[in-house]
Amino acid sequence: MPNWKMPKVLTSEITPKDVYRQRREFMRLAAGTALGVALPSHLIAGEKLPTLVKSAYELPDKLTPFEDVTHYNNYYEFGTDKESPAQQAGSLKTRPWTVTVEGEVRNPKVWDIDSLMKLAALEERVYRLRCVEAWSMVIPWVGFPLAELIKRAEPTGNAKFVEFTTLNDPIQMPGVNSPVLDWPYREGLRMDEAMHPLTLLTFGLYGEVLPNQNGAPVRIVVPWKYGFKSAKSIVRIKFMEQMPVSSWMKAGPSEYGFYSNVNPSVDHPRWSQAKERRIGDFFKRPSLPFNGYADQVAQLYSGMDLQKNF
Ligand SMILES: Nc1nc2c(c(=O)[nH]1)N[C@H]1C(S)=C(S)[C@@H](COP(=O)(O)O)O[C@H]1N2
Ligand SMILES: [Mo]
Repeated sequence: MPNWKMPKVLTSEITPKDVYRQRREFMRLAAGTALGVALPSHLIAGEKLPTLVKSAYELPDKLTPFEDVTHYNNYYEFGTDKESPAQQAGSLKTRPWTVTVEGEVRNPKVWDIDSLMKLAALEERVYRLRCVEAWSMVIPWVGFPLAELIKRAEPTGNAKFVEFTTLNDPIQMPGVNSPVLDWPYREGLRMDEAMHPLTLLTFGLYGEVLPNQNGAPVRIVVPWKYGFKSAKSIVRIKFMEQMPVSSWMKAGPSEYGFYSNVNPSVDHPRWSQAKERRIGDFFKRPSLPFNGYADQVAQLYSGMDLQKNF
């Protein structure tokens, strides 16, 4: 059962209005349950998400405190300082919101965010996120595998890659008025990476709806890649035959490749990738190949030269 609470009232206090409200509440829940997931119809940042499944994706690592997860961010649409997304992303309106699924698919569709969230059971999964700037965090995300959405889209045989596009609104997002990146923010995955069970379509963290600065209302989390592959506030998911060019590849092709797997043995042109600082720690720790997820994903790259395909 969902973990939010139905109002507790004494029968003697129930008015016709309450009965009406309760019936509506019941029908709303029933409608959700029919799809296998019960969700309130309207969710905004900070509201509790009914985490229906606590998944097997646990880690022995200590969780990064909520305060750090939500106040040390990269979200250039809201400025390039780590603190500025928390200060500025409040202006992002996350309803109404749609995600357009298009390109090489048999079932293109414009998803309303509230329907999309009900597509599959929400799971809590603890993943490491390792930024290319050599810091990392451990975050309990809430979402479901992106594969659930991809299956419903029915990609054609031509679909070799998936491109994710972030909202690009100069009124809500002061950062896009500066040319620091080629807007809108775009990222991409190869089909097998996108279909991998670790790749999470993410709606929340720490049991709550995603704070805007973390990419509300929906983002990707790809835990074996550098953080920038995890596009935030997605409005479009496009299936393509050609490899998409991400905003970071455009900004610095010699520094940011398409694959961007966490690889301690490949230096970034301006710094080593061998170590990372876990936010909150004083000492650095060695970075792990594929961010510690090698057992699950290394076979995706067998036969590829990961020095060239960085
Ligand atoms: N749209 C968009 N998505 C983005 C970014 C961005 O600037 N814009 N930054 C990326 C980078 S570099 C990182 S490390 C992660 C940070 O996610 P977090 O702030 O939730 O920890 O978001 C990624 N997704
Ligand atoms: Mo990053």
